[in-house]
Formats: sequence, structure tokens, C-alpha cells
Amino acid sequence: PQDDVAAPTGHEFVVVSNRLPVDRVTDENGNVTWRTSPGGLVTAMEPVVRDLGCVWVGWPGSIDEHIEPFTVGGTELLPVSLDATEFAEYYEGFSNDTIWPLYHDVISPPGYHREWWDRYVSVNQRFADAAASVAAQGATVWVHDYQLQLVPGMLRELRPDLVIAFFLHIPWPSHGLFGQLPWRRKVLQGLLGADVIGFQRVADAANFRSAVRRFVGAPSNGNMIVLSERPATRGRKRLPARRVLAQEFPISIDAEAFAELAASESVRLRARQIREELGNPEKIILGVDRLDYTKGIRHRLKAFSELLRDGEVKAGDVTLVQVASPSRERVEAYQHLRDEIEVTVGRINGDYGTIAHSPVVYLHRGYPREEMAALYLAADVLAVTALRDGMNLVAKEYAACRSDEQGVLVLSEFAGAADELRRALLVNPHDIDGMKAAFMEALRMSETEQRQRMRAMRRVIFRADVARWSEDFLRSVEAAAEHRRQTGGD
Ligand code: ADQ
Repeated sequence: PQDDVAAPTGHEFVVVSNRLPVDRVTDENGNVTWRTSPGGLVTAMEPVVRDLGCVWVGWPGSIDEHIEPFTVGGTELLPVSLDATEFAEYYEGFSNDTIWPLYHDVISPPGYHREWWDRYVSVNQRFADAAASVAAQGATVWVHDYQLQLVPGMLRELRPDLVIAFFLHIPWPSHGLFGQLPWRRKVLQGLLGADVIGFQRVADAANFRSAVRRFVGAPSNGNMIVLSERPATRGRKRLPARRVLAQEFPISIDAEAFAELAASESVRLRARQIREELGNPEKIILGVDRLDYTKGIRHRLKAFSELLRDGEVKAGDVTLVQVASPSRERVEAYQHLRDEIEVTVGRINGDYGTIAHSPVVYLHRGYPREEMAALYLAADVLAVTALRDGMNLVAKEYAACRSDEQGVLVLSEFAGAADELRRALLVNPHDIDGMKAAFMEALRMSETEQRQRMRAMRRVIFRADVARWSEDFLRSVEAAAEHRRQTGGD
């Protein structure tokens, strides 16, 4: 339900992310409403939003359209508009074709274009202005992800009274790679506008602190970066000495909600149906990813096709179900990837399939949560073989759904989840032989061993769920705010 409201002002808690957490739905009469998108971030924010109320600043997803502020389910939304050039240069360009590949260890070569950078700066400024306009005196502003790295610094210039937090959902590369970025100092200074910067892994936070040491010259003491005073210059205010916490806060999922969904009769029935529709293979290996070159789908297919070639697995006995949701389809690297994967799937099925059985079932689409849960239940093995991944929530969702304590997770050591899910079969996706061996071990694993491993992983995920993640993060933000009050900012 959507109520019309005036532009929100004076909020104690402001969230800023590239995309607003809602999707527009138009019914058959042409009436427009907005529906909360069921992402993890929205769930994570729920308790906070309930307690503090919140205004969310973000792009509504349409181009060249001005939308007035509105409310959905108690959250006030402040849309930031983008025109076609901004979408192409700030979003598809700098965010998804410069920062994304660079931060994922240059799996695909990043493009460095000055026009893209200029647009990134101007769009970040628009987000910062919007957030500054709705935040109450001394409010907390939580900025999300790689599209908005300059917002904390811009906000601090506009509103030194604010408590500013930032969370990066993707990895932070080693300083050697990060150093390629022509605007590396500006990006670091943008981020350092925050009081707290959260990362997925210990290594990401350490890489960030080392980039700050090297390119900004600011030392750190443990997780705390120490910034000295910036004296006033013409046009720029004095900024007092401050400290910035740069630490890992591994994101998680609403484990209970996934477990409940997976326990429902309809999902369990659907899981059995899926197996039947696939012709009751002995084993099902599942892959679920956005169609992205970071996810290691090609490497996974290569390992599987070699197992078929070697006669280790046979069509009909083992089926690989690969669900790949469409992603960034106008970016060239993604178009190439899609072609490559679809050719490879065609070749594997052509070489090793029979009239009755295709060894790979490839589905290029998104599914509702219920279907995802059913797929997780139907899968004997979940293959997460990312070459680089901030966390990877799919791995956690799989374990959360398996209250039967069966199923094997094959997990890349380059996914953030590998830090927590130590009882998965950890693999290096570049090592095709190693991955083949892990698949065979997974396919042959006894029920007892599956149970031991799955139980351990579920314990981790239910203890460290998404509510715990946002609590931990916001507790650190509150501590930073308290420190600032006590020291008067210095
Ligand atoms: P993503 O790269 O999108 O997220 P991931 O963490 O796996 O990767 O999250 C994907 C989400 O989309 C999951 O909730 C999954 O269930 C869902 N999904 C994927 N394919 C789907 C499909 N075909 N149909 C329906 N749903 C599908 C980024 C970072 C990650 C980090 C998250 C959160 O790249 O490393 O874990 O943010 O911080």
C-alpha cells in the first residue's frame, strides 16, 4: 500500500543505497503501486526501521522520471532520479564496469574513463544532497555499497553533525590492484568521511586500511584509522582530527524465514516434483547465481563436463541445474559471458546428453523465493564456485533451508562465506582437478558426514543471522557516535 506524503524531513535514521528497496507494479487498470523488494537488506533493516523509523534515499529504477517522495509499509522513500546518460556512465559505466571488476580482482578488465568518473561524482553528490536534506541534527546515515563511495565524504562536508556509516557489500582488493584506479585517493577520501566502514571479510578491511596507509598516509591502530586535523582552506571548512573504524561485519540472511519457507508443505512437495520432472536422477548438483563473471560458472561447467568426459558421472545419473538470473545485460562483458555460457551448455548437452537426459539444465531467469527454497531442498550438492564474491548469500540460504541436515555445499575459498562455513568442501575454482575431486567427494559423501557438516554450518548461520549483522554494525556506529560526543569531535 502506498500513501502520499510530503517530502520527509528531520529523520533520525537515513539509509542511502543506489536502488530503493521497492519495485513498481502496474495493475491491469494501469494503477501504479510499489511493492517492497524481498532483498536481504530490507529484511536486515526491518527491526531498525521499526524502532527508529527511517527514510530511504535511492534510485527508483526508472530513467528520466521525477518521482515525489512516498511511503511503503512504514518506510519513507526519497527517490533520486537518473537520466539516460547518468545511468549509462555512473551506473553501468563507473559502478559496474570500473569498480565492480576492479574490486573483484580484475577478473574482467576495468574501464577507466574520465567521463564515467565525472558522472560518478555528480550523481554521488545528488545522493549526498538528498540525504543531507532529510537528516535531523546529529542523525545517523547509513550508506550502502560501491556505487556510493563518495557520499560519506560529501555528507561530512555538508553536515559535520551527522554520524555516517558505510557498508561495502563487495570485496576490497589488495592495494596493488586498487592502486590502478586513477581516482584512488578521491575514493578513499570519500569513504573516510564515514565514522564506521563495514566490510564482509577480515581481509577486505585489512586491504582497505593498507590502501589508506599507502595512498592517504593515514596510519591505523588495530581496526581504527587515525585521521589528523584538516585545517581550513579557502572554500573548505576545518575538519577536526577523527577516527574511522574499518572492520569486518559479515552479512547474513534471515535464516529462520528460509527454514520456515523450506518446511512448508507446498515447498516440500515442489522439491519432490522438481526431482521427478528432472527424471529422478540419482544426484542433483545446483548452481544459483546472477549471471556474472565473478561467479565462476564457466569453471564449474568445465569441471562438470570433464567428469562427464572421463565417465565419472553419466547423463541421467547426475544432473547439473544451473539457474542464472539475468544481470547487467547492457554491459558488454556480461553479453560475452552469456554467449560463452550458453555455447558451453549447448556443447555439453550435445556431447554427453541422450534423448532422455540433458546433463545440464540451464535456466536464465529469476525465481520467486518459494521456488528457490524448493530447488535448495531438491539439490544434493550446491556448487558455489565464485572466483571472487563479497559474501555469497546463496550458500547461506542453502544451509538454512536444509533442516534435514542433508546436502553438501561445495564452496569457493574466494567467497566471503568461506570464512564462516568452514565445514563446506572448500575449493579453489581455478584448480579444475581440485574442483572435480570435490564434486566427486560431494556426490559420494555418506549421510552421516553430510549431517555432521550441515549441522555445523547451520549452527553458524542461525547464530549469526542478518538481525545480528545489523545489530553488531549499528552497535559500532553508536559507539563511534558516543566517542565523538565525548571528545567533541576531536
Ligand atoms: P550478489 O552478487 O547478488 O550480492 P548473493 O550474495 O549470492 O550475490 O545474493 C544473491 C541473492 O539473489 C540471493 O538472495 C539469491 O537467493 C538471489 N538469487 C540469485 N539468483 C536468483 C534467481 N535466479 N532467482 C531468484 N533469486 C535469485 C552482492 C555481493 C555478495 C553479497 C551480497 C550481500 O556480490 O557477495 O553476499 O551482495 O551483501
